[in-house]
Amino acid sequence: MEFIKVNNAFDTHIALIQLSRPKELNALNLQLMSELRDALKVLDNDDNVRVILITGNEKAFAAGADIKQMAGKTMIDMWKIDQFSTWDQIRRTKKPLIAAVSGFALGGGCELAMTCDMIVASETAKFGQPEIKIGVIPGAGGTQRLTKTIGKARAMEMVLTGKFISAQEALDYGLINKVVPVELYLEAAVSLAKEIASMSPIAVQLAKEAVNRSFETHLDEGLTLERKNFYLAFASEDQKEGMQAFIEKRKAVYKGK
Ligand code: DAK
Repeated sequence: MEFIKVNNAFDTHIALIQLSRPKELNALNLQLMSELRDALKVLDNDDNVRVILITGNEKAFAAGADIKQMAGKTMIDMWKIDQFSTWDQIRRTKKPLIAAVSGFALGGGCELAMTCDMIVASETAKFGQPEIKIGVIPGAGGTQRLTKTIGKARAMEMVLTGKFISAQEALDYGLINKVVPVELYLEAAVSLAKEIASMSPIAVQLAKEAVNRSFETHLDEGLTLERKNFYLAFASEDQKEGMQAFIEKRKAVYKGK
């Protein structure tokens, strides 16, 4: 594993996955996502593990999918690779997933946190779906989970302007479970995990499945549409311009083409 680290130093029942591409603010490239998917599969099948934590570092949980890896792709490339189908496997994890978030949780990073069952955040956490600023739209639940969780008006504003919200706002909106000082966010997540790990692991998994079922009844259709639309954005010049402008550290000029 190159881009994630897995350990269970806190407790034999709790596994911690740390996203580890610090220089790139944990941008989620293909390899990182595959490693994450594979690690989750192993931990989900390990009878000793009851709760899985996913974290980044103090500066970033994850600043989104890797823009540099996507920038030159065509719509057909994106559709063929279907690189993000790993996300479907991640959300099928039976054991509870807790995201311990500090710093940026943006785009795919915010979506990864939302794919988890609960989110514990540091006061410095910032959540956002800024894809619109690079000429695309959220592609892994940002238009669906976010809207179901915080409501249409707030989700629409976040998705159409790309604005970030603070940990406190995320808490007020019901997006996250807890906000704690930065030096305590991992500890707070571990403590929540320990409480859950003290319950029947079977009941916990059944309960998780049931809660998610109520939440996701019509989600599949939404996610399918969202993914196709994400790939469709790669047919536009604006996607190329948005991503290239990011890489060149300049303001994007959009033409609506
Ligand atoms: N991709 C690639 N590199 C990134 C990155 C990203 N998302 N975010 C940051 N980096 C890199 C920067 O390019 C920079 O690299 P160097 O220039 O040093 O080589 C380094 O990380 C440090 O970043 P900054 O210099 O920009 O740091 P700042 O503190 O000034 O700014 C920032 C931090 C987070 C505000 C800024 O880096 C930023 O705006 N980042 C991009 C955020 C973003 O737009 N995220 C959304 C990406 S699109 C799907 C599943 C998922 C997705 C789509 C589909 N399906 C299932 C279909 C997800 C899409 C996305 O997430």
